[in-house]
Amino acid sequence: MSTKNKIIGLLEQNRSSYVSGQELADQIGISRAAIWKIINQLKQEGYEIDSSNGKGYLLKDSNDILSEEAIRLHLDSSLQKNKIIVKNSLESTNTFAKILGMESAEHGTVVVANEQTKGRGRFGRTFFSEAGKGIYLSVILRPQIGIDEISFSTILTVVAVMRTLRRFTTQNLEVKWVNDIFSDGKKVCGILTELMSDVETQGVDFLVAGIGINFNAKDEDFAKEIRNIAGSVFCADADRNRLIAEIVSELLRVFDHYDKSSIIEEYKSYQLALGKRIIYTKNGEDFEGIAQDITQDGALVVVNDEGKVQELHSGEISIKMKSN
Ligand code: BT5
Repeated sequence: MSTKNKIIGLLEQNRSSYVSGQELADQIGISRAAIWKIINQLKQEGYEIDSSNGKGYLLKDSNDILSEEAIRLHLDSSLQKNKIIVKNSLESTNTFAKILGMESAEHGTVVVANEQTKGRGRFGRTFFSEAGKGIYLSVILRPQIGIDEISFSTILTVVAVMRTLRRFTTQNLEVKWVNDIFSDGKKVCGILTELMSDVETQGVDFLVAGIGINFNAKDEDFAKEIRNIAGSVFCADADRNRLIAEIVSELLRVFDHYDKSSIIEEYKSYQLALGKRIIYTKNGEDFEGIAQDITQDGALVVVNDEGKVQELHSGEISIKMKSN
């Protein structure tokens, strides 16, 4: 670990309280002058550090810079050896993670970016990822599942994110089948799970669980294209680093050990559309009906206006709430 990262780690551990220059110097094994120089560099990079003669250095509570050290601080103790990659800007954390996965990155490797310049949604759509206004996170997973279970891994990811967000915000959060989280009618989070399969064994080589959450973002922070449809998660007691760590910890716990039917029950309990009239598209044709249930495979059961029961599977539909 570089000296700079060690300083960030110590400041994060003591967030909101002063650490003396001498203490930092002793712990790291360099001079106080060298500490002072690096603190100045960090300030130039945007770190909100208060320096006080006699008291030392304090990382302000308002500081919201992503760092491996701060994420690690809140990560489950069993995950301390996991690789965490934090970048200021990436085209897409999922694309980056896929490359790492192909280079044999381990289960539980984490990729995070402060912004994405080509954030991806499903079906080639864009996920707008403004710098500093969201959590753009991908986790490489190597679960023992078959290719047919890919849609279930999206559900596991949604459940892990919902559980975590609900611990940190009192906002009303609901899931719009299959991969979106909404708050008060606006989308606050999208999830994109991608799979690399092993052609020979017909099994899953690895998965990338991609999570995009608008975080502490105001309407004017959003690109014009999504201003009317995007909302944000607001957390008073957690910053992005903490939420990332908590989501990753929950995600890996869920993937390592779950009971399928109770996950489906939980997923169902979060649904926005169940019992409501929806418009949906199947094979390019629009239908209306009542969303009725979620099957054990995660399919949405809809009864259309002719009374016909249809099962919608992920990847082949788009779904809209009717405005009245
Ligand atoms: C998704 O797709 O919502 C999946 C988004 C996954 C994003 C994460 S971020 C980390 C990782 N790296 C990536 O490159 N991607 C993942 P979909 O259900 O197809 O929704 C896309 C649609 O959501 C767009 O067509 C817009 O209408 C809307 N949208 C785009 N950006 C948004 C945002 N920031 N907030 C709310 N809605 C947005």
